[in-house]
Amino acid sequence: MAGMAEVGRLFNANELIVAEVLQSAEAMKAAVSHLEQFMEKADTAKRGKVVLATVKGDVHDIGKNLVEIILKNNGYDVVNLGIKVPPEDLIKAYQEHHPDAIGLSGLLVKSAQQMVITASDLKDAGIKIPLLVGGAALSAKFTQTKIAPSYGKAVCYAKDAMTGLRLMNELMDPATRETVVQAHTASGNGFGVTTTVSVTEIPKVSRSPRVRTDLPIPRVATLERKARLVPDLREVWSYINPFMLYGRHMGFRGDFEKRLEERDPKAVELFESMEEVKKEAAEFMKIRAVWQFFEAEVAGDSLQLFATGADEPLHTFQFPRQRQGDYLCLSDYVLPMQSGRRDHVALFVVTAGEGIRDRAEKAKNEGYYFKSHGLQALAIETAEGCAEWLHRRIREDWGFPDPPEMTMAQRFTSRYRGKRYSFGYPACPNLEDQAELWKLLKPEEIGVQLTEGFMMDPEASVSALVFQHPDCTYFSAGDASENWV
Ligand code: B1M
Repeated sequence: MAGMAEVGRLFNANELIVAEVLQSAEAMKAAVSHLEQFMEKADTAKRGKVVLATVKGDVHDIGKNLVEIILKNNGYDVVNLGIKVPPEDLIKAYQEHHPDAIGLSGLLVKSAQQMVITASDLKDAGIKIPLLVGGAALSAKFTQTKIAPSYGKAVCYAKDAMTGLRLMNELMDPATRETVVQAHTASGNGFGVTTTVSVTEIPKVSRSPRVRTDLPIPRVATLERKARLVPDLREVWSYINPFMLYGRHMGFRGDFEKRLEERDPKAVELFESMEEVKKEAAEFMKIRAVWQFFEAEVAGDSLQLFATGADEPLHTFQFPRQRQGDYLCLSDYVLPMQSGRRDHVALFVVTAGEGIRDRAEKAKNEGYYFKSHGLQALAIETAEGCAEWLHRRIREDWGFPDPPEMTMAQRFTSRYRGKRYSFGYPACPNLEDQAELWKLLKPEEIGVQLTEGFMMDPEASVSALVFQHPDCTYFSAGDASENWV
């Protein structure tokens, strides 16, 4: 235990990265399972018990599983209920396992809002133990002003797994518990929070002056729907952004590629360990994609998509327009008809998540924590890499292939013509629009389902709309709070 406490201290001191913490946990697990037979019952006593779950409608797993690994290998009993867990199942688990705390996880803003509902249902069921909450789009402010008031008892925001561990340690320590509980229990019911809404006169702008209209409409190679397996894993892996895989997910700090070139031991070891994961994944990882170009017309802030030559639109997406500055709106990037010929927008869904959750779960239960997390991270970034790979093909089909000298780094910063936009991101924050994309593209055929929370299952999936306009740029149409809470 002292060993893992030291691991925690080194991690918080930025001397160890996530990948090394996982490898330490593996050593810890192997050691404990050997020593347990010689240890007194008292010595194997758990420090506490946590019921962990990803909230209703959300399929997000990788963050929650990292939390489970860290808590379990620091002496906690963890009951991991999995994904898409409705409040009633959490209440049942509470009654069955009598945990010391409940951990809620979620990826998107929608999940944060689901946490408010879940917390209030737990309260109504008479549950009073501390809640720990975490997730990419979640913040301490939203936890304090929204989730905590709806629960009425302590709700602690954990920005990462190690913070989750520190909070549990403090909650289970009689010397610090009361302070932590007081600090995380909301005073009011959150309803008293007054937000001042300033109503500013918004000039009626139907098109951003920043987006040209006098450009020729490029022709597309085909309007046929394509749905297929993307066979060459290694090729798609070359489209993975190393900062995301080795940095964001495996925790490497600094410029990974540069340090690898300099044969930095940490970078080399992480690279080789991930190559091991890749070698195994190459046996079973499947990448699938579905995409199609649609004829498109713009009508103010809305984008109409048509079947080839049809008069009536298949669907009309409504996009928010910036209320100041460039007054940008996604529909601006569609050129008006030219001598009866429409512009186009491409839609796609890609996934690399087939069978990943079960294999990661198996590796986790067998104590191969690096492989478990590494596999989930690889699948997630393979999905993102496949989005980059497919977007390049779409540019070629649109007749403007990338110049041969373009580098991957330039692609990762989208230095090419046109852009791709994913529902839920700032320019098109309305996640419900995924349902319309589903009707148009039918991604079920490549094994991707949409949850009641409009999330894609499997987790390692990405959807996007692709525009060809040279003036495309990434912008936020609403105020940033729409994408983070
Ligand atoms: Co995207 N994504 N994404 N994404 N993604 C976000 C979350 C987003 C904020 C980006 C943005 O807007 N700029 C945005 C959400 C905004 C919103 O809610 N409207 C967003 C969106 C919209 C989407 C899609 C919908 C886009 C699309 O395709 N249409 C799509 C949805 C996928 C789906 O439905 N299956 C999508 C997809 C993806 C990828 C698959 C490509 C990828 C992986 C997602 C994943 O992690 N499962 C991805 C990524 C990588 C991100 C960002 C860049 C990073 C998320 C991350 O770090 N994950 C994110 C933007 C950002 O945060 N900068 C973004 C790694 C994971 C280990 O971290 O989940 O935070 P995390 O877990 C941490 C902590 O939160 C904490 O500890 C964990 C480990 O340290 N924690 C707990 C979590 N749960 C806890 C429970 C506890 C304690 C601690 O209890 C004890």
